[in-house]
Amino acid sequence: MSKKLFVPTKEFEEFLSPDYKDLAANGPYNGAKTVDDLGSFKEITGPHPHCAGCGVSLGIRLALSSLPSPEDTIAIGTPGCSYFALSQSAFNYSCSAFGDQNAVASGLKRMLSVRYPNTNKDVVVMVGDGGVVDIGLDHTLHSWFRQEKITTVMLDNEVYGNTGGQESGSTPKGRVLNMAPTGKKFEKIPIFEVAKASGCCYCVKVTVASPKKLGTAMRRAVLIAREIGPTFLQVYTPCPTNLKFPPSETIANAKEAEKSVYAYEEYMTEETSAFLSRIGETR
Ligand SMILES: Cc1ncc(C[n+]2csc(CCOP(=O)(O)OP(=O)(O)O)c2C)c(N)n1
Ligand SMILES: [Mg+2]
Repeated sequence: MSKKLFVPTKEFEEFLSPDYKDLAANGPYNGAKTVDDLGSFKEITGPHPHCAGCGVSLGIRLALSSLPSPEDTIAIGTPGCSYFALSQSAFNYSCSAFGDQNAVASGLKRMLSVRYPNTNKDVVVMVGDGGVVDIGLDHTLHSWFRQEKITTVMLDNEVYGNTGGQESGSTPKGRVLNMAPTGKKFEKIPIFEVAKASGCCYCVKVTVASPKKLGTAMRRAVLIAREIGPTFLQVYTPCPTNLKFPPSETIANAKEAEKSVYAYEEYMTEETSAFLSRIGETR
């Protein structure tokens, strides 16, 4: 990503917060290629509005620091907690209306392919579980059916976090939430299986407690989407505020989930596997 994108114009400079100026001067993604580089550059403004211990903002930071070409990537989001991290990070980002993110991303990807035929322009959808499993499911599935060359990252906190705790299709059965006081009545929708059955050629289920696995999955998902077809990451990003555990226990919560429903899974088609071998993606 060119630093110039974030350098304030002279006329606006005096109105910007010191934190934004710091972001422009010391970000973004100075050659970062793995999650190990997080902390060596400024990638998000300090006073962002996420709750302490937010799994969503951690998931976004890990994912963005692992992109193969951040300077040539645009993220498409939708309303939800993820909006706050993405809109305050040093990154190309556009927010769709709730639910149409994969339609917006499809059009953008096609337009970028025509406009820049000789450069890889990567389009990554980053939205919550409500955005994918509930409100955006139709657009999401159809982008997979059409084999759009985009990556979809679902930040799964198993709740509508941003609006105070309603259940989503991705909430586990029985979970009691602020606005689901009698508990969810049916099972968590197996969106990972749905993605496989709907034409995604690479799908990974991972949590924020496994940064290296998340980083590898993100890099591969983008590289594969360039050449083969749609890719999907389901990332568990626990929400201490709505799930009512102490903010210091986010990683422990995610580690625990890895023992059952969030056990690491990597699925790929044969064509995808051959492609990864060809480009030496074996680490
Ligand atoms: C069309 C539309 N319907 C409803 C909303 C209100 N809304 C904003 S965020 C949100 C929930 C988002 O849940 P999720 O996608 O899981 O993201 P999270 O906040 O949990 O990260 C809702 C219902 C909206 N902005 N637009
Ligand atoms: Mg959510």
